[in-house]
Amino acid sequence: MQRLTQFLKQDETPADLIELINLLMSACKEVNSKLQNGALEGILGSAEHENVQGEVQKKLDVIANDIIKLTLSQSALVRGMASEEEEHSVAADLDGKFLVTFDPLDGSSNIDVNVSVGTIFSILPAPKDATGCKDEDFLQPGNQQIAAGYVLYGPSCLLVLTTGNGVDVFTLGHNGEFYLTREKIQIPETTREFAINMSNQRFWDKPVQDYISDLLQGEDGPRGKRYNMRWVASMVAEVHRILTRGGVFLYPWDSREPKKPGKLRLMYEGNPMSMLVEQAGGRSVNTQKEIVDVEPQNIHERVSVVLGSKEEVDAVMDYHKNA
Ligand code: AHM
Ligand code: MG
Repeated sequence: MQRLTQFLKQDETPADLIELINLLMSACKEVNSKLQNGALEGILGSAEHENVQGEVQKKLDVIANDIIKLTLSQSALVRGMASEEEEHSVAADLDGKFLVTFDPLDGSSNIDVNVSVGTIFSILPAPKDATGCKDEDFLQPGNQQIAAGYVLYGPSCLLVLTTGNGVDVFTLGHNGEFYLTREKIQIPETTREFAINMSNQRFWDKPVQDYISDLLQGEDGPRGKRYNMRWVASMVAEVHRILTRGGVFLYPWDSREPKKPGKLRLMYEGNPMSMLVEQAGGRSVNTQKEIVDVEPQNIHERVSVVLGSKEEVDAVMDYHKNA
């Protein structure tokens, strides 16, 4: 079996990017080990303060953020970082050529119930003519990403990675090495599975209401087939299922917070997941256009997300066009 570094070299990934990915993985292995020890290390439960998003942080949100921040800040390759748990970007090496955005622990409402969570990351070029590290340096559309991926802390610890040449999956072995276990994965174009938080139904806009109501009618409805539903409430787990067997995931705008485009964040959730999905032959949109084409205005900007099997995402777009 091929090790991560060996595979990336053979895939012609530049040496500095390999070094950065390995560094990021050293931090994620530390997060994985904390998660595995769980209650034995006293790391479950709430940190009892809020992040910049107004969400109550879990202890592990803070711990994972600190581990990744400390690890990356020691690298001469990293100009700066933007994290879900930090109000502003954090400077690292002023000559660094990469910017990294990350959600240190996505799906953190699942930590205490021992369900899969993950770290999502995106690697962007640091602007060549900029001095220092400012929030504005990160405001690049997702189509500028050099690499993106997530580490899924589940029954196995997996790295799912793209450097713009397809999507590959690596499994963490007991010896602390990631090994290639699935290569150039492709999302099936059609599906009978959808994922949405149904409890928000009454807050959705009409095209989403109509689309889901048509799916629920199964073989007797306009879509002519019976659909199955899943909702893990960890985006990493939902995207991983879709990369494995297809499906469609929606976290659309809703009227609970009408001024926000959605719940999920563009820079460290929407964009990296969209790059992975597109690299695996799927589609990812905000119901108006491809998410990777959205010009960000703010590092913590929200985005409406519809991603997965191409035929199904196309259908959601049609419901919006015809509305
Ligand atoms: P988080 O980054 O604070 O964990 O929030 C993101 C998570 C996603 O992983 C998941 O898709 C969604 O929030 C679940 O939302 P809900 O609690 O509405 O089901
Ligand atoms: Mg998160």
